[in-house]
Amino acid sequence: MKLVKYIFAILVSLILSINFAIAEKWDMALAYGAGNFHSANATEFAKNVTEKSGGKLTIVTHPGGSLFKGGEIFRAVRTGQAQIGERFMSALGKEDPLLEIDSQPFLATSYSDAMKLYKASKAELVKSLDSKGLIFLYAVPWPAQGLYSKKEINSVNDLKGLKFRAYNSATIRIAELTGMSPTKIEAAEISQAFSTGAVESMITSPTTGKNSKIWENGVKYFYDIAAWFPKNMVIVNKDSWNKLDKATQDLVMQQAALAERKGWQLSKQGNVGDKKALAEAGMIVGKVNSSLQAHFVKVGETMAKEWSQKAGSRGAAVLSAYK
Ligand code: PCA
Repeated sequence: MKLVKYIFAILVSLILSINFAIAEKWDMALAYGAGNFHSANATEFAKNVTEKSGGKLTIVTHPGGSLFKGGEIFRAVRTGQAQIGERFMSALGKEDPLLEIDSQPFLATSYSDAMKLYKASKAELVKSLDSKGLIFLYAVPWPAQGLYSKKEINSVNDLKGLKFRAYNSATIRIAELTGMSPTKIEAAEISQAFSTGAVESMITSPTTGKNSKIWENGVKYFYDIAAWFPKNMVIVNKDSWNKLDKATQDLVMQQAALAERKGWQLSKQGNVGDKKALAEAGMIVGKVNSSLQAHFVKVGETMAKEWSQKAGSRGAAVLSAYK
């Protein structure tokens, strides 16, 4: 009898340990607040994977930079400190200039062109990330980028000398070519930067302005430039990925494709709805006038040349596939 009990105990602990070995838990680092549509979409993705994996994979989301701040997420996932995370792609130009392609002004100015550009660049990006030990899951664009300012802007002269919040090398370059003085600041710190007067203008989506309640920090004007749709991507550490069985990997990919479709839809809704929200909060929402538009087009042409030099033949191949 004792022996039977003994064998039984061994069997139970064996089964438990097998279960334990195949049950993975991933922490998902998200830079933007829980209410942001990227975070909400990622949270639904995590929930769906967790529910459908039959206990094999649990994904726990950490929005608002609570696990790692935006600027830390790429490295954290690469080194496995976080198994999965979302990062703004065009802030990673130093990793690979191809990651900046979606922030080149006037290259893709509509959602359908943004999708075309994404499709033309995806294979090369997946390969590049893979070589850094990362598995690419999905990418979703922010709504069209526009100019925010505390004061009214009618000409390039009105922009000169303004303290400008930038989010990547492309927006830093726009500021330089316009005569503004740029500082790189993560989205989570925008409200503070405007309220303390550290900055007085920026280019970002109506969504990020709405999420930061930018009108509460003395910002009155939003001018829609709609010259690019920068994306966030969700990436997984390859070692973590390799611990999953094939069925679970397939499930993650299938849910990622679904999240991508939903995310693009949510972005399109925000592109209309969030501009409305800015106006309803009392901001003056309009377009840049033709002289400013001409200025930004010229800036875009300069940047296109500079980017081509950085991106070399890989960049040229993606651009010709796009066009
Ligand atoms: N919001 C992010 C990136 C682009 C956007 O629309 C930000 O401002 O940091």
